[in-house]
Amino acid sequence: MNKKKALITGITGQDGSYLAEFLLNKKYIVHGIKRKSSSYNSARIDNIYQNKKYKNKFFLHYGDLIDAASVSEIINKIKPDEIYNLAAQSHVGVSFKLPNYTTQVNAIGTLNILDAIKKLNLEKKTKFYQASTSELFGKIQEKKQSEKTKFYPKSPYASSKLFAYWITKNYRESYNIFASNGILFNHESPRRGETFVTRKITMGISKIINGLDNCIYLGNIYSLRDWGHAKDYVEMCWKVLQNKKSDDFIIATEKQYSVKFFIEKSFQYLGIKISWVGKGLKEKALIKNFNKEKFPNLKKGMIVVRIDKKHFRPNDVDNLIGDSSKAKKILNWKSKTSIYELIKEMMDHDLKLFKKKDFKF
Ligand code: NAP
Ligand code: G4F
Repeated sequence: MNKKKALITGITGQDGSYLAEFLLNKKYIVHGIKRKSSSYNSARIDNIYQNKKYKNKFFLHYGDLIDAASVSEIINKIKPDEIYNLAAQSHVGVSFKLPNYTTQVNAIGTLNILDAIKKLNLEKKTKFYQASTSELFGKIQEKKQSEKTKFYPKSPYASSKLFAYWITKNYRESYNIFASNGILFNHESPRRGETFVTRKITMGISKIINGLDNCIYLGNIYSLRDWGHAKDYVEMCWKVLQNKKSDDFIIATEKQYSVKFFIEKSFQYLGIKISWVGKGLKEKALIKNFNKEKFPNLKKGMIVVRIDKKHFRPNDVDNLIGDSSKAKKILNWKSKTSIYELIKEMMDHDLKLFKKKDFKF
């Protein structure tokens, strides 16, 4: 029986919740670091916490990556075999508003963990996974981005993650810690944070269908992304730490679509056709064809997407697509979920969410 202990930072987030389920199914004892917040932040892991099957196998600890003492104390208490550092101020747009805070959490927070491993003499015991990101490529230097592509971060978020990427490598090379970077391209799911673009779209459409809203307001809809499914990607985080040696890996689907495509296909999944008119800030999407009986809250010509300049970033990353040949070869990586399956799962989830008659924001 596997008695391995894993510590997940960011356990209440999208990836943390999927990874916790994945590791529990692999018979790990799973510990998570949870922040104190004034409102409820455990919705994604309630199903685990309340499941009797995971009694004495799943533990939560209050802590904050910025608070080095709390991080060190938790690591010392658990002495984990594997640490997955998924905690972050993960919103690129917000990082322009909160550059200092983003840097504290994403950069110094990562250093706090690595330094705890070193100071607690856990170099030989504890493997470390760092949630690195395709945002590191920013202003892209190659058409498809691989482990060899030069980084060019374009936001405080990406700059903070650049430090985290390098300090992970630095502790690997200096102190012989098994410390690896998973450079993950965008991955989504029904658990995706509500302010990221895919979830904003699937939730927005679901609200409109249910008569709870009229229109979705977005920024750069011409941005191109390589979108996978979070559930597939957390398996790769685990595989990165099971590799013979610590290393860095790109995880991507190698397919690219625009935000505009994601909007069109999400409506299309419901049999609704939209048409686009106007340009720049005046561009909008209107309802063209739909089934009136199925969607009584819709009207032909209704404007369902508008562009709002407040959702543009000072410097946007508008063209990402990964080359994950190395992970395919070494980690046996295969992207499992197509963009259409991803849209279906997110739309089905959100339609159900907003169908509840007693739903309140
Ligand atoms: P997410 O849903 O935003 O989750 C972030 C997690 O970090 C949450 O549990 C959050 O807690 C926690 N957190 C934030 N600040 C913290 C602090 N100071 N101390 C402790 N915990 C803190 O992010 P995600 O989509 O799951 O992404 C996971 C990681 O992968 C992040 O590091 C992200 O930057 C990186 N990444 C994500 C993608 C992607 O497409 N999803 C791609 C590449 C890399 P609360 O619940 O309390 O807010
Ligand atoms: O969904 P997004 O906010 O994701 P973004 O910026 O790519 O960041 C996510 O993926 C990264 C991996 O590359 C992670 F490291 C990071 O933590 C996060 O998970 O935006 C995607 C694109 C951007 O170009 C953005 O400008 O969509 C564009 N967009 C257009 N309108 C919008 C909106 N993004 C958001 N969040 N909200 C909009 O209204």
